Amino acid sequence: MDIAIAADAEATLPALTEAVKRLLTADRKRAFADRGAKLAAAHQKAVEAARVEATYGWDASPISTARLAMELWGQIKNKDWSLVSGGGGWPSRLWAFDKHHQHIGSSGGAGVGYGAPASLGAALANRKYGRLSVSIQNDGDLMYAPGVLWTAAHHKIPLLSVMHNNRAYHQEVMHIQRLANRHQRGIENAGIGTTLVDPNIDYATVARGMGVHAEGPILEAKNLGPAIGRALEVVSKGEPALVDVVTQPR
Ligand SMILES: Cc1ncc(C[n+]2csc(CCOP(=O)(O)OP(=O)(O)O)c2C)c(N)n1
Ligand SMILES: [Mg+2]
Repeated sequence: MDIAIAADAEATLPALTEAVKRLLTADRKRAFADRGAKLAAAHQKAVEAARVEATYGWDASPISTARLAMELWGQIKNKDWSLVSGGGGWPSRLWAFDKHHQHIGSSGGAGVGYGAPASLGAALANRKYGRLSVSIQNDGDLMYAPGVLWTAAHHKIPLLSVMHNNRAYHQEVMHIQRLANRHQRGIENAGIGTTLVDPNIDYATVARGMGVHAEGPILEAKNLGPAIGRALEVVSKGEPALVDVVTQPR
């Protein structure tokens, strides 16, 4: 393609558009359409597989992460929502994202307590649009800077935090298990320094102590939807709320 690039990008645009049109022969158009159809079919297949997988352990206790994601989705999908935490896992597989402000994006770092403060910052940014901010809040992540709960209450920042509380820095548990396996030394010590049990942390009490409406720990899946509903009532009045959900590890 031979195009004179003008200093002004706008001025280059017509020539560029013409050049692209010349390249888009009928053959190429057909190839693109075929590729698009293949991708659409693969996507549809992936969504169907995710739906089936999400049903596994649907009623389990601790609660499955798929159930958590879908209970939350069921109650926000018809609102102007924004996911202000990581969306990896079930939300990216089963929620319908079609607007840029529906996800905060990823941090570029993990395991350093980014989640809670980042979600609050995003919720503050969303507040002026009257937009509903929701986060799936990891338990270990909230241990780094729990004071964000007080900040949320103090500044009346509407944010619904639903906890993915697997009572562990679980990424670390898996990492240590993997390395212990590699060295064939058994995985029974992998929970040392990596699990958050004995005592279990009662995040609802922590949150209430910071002035945030909170419920939990929730262990039975059937209690999750109603708790999310009550928390959403609070958030709709302009305040933060937290639902502590005890979950499967992943
Ligand atoms: C500075 C630093 N220390 C430690 C880690 C290792 N690390 C990765 S994820 C994680 C904890 C994650 O725990 P949680 O937020 O509860 O999420 P989970 O893995 O349990 O879902 C840690 C400590 C890191 N990435 N950076
Ligand atoms: Mg955890």
